[in-house]
Amino acid sequence: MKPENPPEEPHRRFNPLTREWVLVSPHRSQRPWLGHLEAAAVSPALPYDPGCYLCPGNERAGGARNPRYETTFVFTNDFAALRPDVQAMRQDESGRGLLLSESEAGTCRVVCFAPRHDLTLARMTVPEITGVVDVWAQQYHEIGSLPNVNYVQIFENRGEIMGCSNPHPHGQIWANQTIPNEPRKEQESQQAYLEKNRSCLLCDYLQLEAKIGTRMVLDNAHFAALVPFWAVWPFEVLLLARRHTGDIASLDPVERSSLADIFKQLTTRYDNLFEISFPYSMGFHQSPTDGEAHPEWHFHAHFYPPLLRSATIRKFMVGYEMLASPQRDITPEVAAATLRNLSGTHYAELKLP
Ligand code: H2U
Ligand code: ZN
Repeated sequence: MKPENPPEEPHRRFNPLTREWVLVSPHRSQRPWLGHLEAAAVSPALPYDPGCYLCPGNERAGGARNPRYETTFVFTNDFAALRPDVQAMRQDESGRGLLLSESEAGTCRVVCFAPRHDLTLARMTVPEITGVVDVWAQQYHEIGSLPNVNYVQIFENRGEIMGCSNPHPHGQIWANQTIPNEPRKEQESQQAYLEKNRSCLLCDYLQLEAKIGTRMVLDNAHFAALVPFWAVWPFEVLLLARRHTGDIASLDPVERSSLADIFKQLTTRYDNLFEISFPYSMGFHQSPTDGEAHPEWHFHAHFYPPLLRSATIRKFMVGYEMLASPQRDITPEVAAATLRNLSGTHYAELKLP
């Protein structure tokens, strides 16, 4: 293996999980910005909001009322994109795949992480976050066992800039009959890598990154967080289980608490980056629940934050990115060093009198 020396010249990098390329142009990061500025995120001040459809005891759209929950709370999305009871259908009027459609069964749930409206994962305790991990594991198992559910996508959209409609700490679960595009690409790549090398793609990748060190952000006994070599978003992070395991339900109690710990550490550093409640889309990628053995799958999470240079300047995926290929300016190595060097204590706690 040659010593790594990331080039400053424009270059492209390969993502072995999706088998797609990203263009890296480090010299562009200083270009002036005269475009749109986002409003900086402000954290909700109050622990209870009478107008919030996720706070305990409140009414939701459609008339259901939340219980006075004290830890976590899961309900079926009142505006679910997927339903369990769709009629089976597959058609192609053209006969050659030009007008192909088929039915898709599934379900959508909302997971409230905490009763307090003003919290975020970064501001919750590790035991509280462990409670959320337990709910994710239980839901993965329960929803994955439903007939017609073969893939369970657990995710969190944080912040208005990500299209999140409510600051109350919560995530969602959408579960499908088919394997959606992103996990399907990853599944095919992991399968091909396993067949070719007789080892796991992400086990091998983590070993390599731990040795090199420049893209590591933080780690603990069971998990590691790094900015992947092929990151698209400026401060994108890949969170990897150290042990080769396929899904969240297979984590033992110590590993679940370790996952909660690294979540807290990472989201704290994210908040400290621009001293705001940091927006992102986060989700787990894990084994399908189709009843097959999936030795190729390595449990992991992706964090895709949209912010680029400040709390108000975001990265847009437009133009070349939409029409050709994703592109980034600051290198993954610079982003990793920036995140690594941030304090592990939340800025709001440091500012307390
Ligand atoms: P966001 O965090 O991405 O805004 O999602 C919140 C979800 O909550 C959204 O999918 C659902 C919306 O359909 N919701 C309900 O299920 N009931 C409500 O009363 C309002 C919103
Ligand atoms: Zn609320």
